Amino acid sequence: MPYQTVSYTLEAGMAVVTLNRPDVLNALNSTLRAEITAAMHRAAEEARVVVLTGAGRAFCAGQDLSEGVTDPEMDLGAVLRDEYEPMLAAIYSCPVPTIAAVNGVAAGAGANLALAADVVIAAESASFVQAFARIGLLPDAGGTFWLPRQVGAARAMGAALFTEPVPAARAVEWGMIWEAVPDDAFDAHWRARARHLANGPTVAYRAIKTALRGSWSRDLAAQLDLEADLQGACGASEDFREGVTAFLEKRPPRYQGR
Ligand code: LHQ
Repeated sequence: MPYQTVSYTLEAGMAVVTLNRPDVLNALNSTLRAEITAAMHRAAEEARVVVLTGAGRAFCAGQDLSEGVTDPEMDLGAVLRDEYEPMLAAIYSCPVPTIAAVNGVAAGAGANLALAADVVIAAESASFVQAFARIGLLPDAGGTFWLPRQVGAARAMGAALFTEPVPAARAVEWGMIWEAVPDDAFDAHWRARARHLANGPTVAYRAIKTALRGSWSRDLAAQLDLEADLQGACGASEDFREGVTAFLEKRPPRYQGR
């Protein structure tokens, strides 16, 4: 089925999901939420890395505020449960690595959508805005989960209360994102990063995600146990054999992702 609000490409194991409502800075309406969810599920089946990015000058301006959000019959909680949560789960539970390539402003749920990805790479001109309190809301779409864990309680609270844009370079300094890249190098850079992951040991990447993403809710003994289980599985992968063989033969590995 053709998409109306995202574009989807798959090339050499790299799926690119581009939010494509540039006239409204890729604000999230119901169709876009459903199409991001569907595209992520599709990519999880057929890609070895998934990139989320935005068309035009913004990454995503969050909830589409022209979607009747103040209508008395619109229950924001239901919208979050029924449409945002499946979309976020499709991103953070994706079995292959995910990259948010944040090309411009990421505001409200758009900022937190980016934070749901494994790796956030931003153009230097991009910024992250916890805009919610400007319109009388609290950070949703996982903001109150990711922010304190990534940037600490003080910065999370300040960002949520004052809603000031956090420029990409500061987001790196805070530990909110992986890297900020000069605008003119941004496109080539995230593509190279994505290619690296698409050509990498996919079984190990899945294990890394499982171990790191769940580590906040486990104690040390459980985490060590999980590492042992996952390493057992990685040790049985073809990619592990190839990685060791390539090392001993002093050549780059050719990982097949199994
Ligand atoms: C937009 C939007 C937008 C519609 C720009 N909607 N048109 C979840 C569950 C359910 C409901 C409630 O909320 C949530 C979670 C949330 O995400 S709440 C937070 C929603 N997002 C915001 O509050 C951010 C709103 N946007 C902005 O503050 C600014 O647009 C930013 C800072 C992102 C960019 O500013 P500028 O670069 O100055 O661009 P602009 O404001 O001129 O926007 C360009 C166009 O995009 C403009 O339309 P126009 O026809 O005048 O060219 C805006 O109306 C439209 N647009 N954001 N969220």
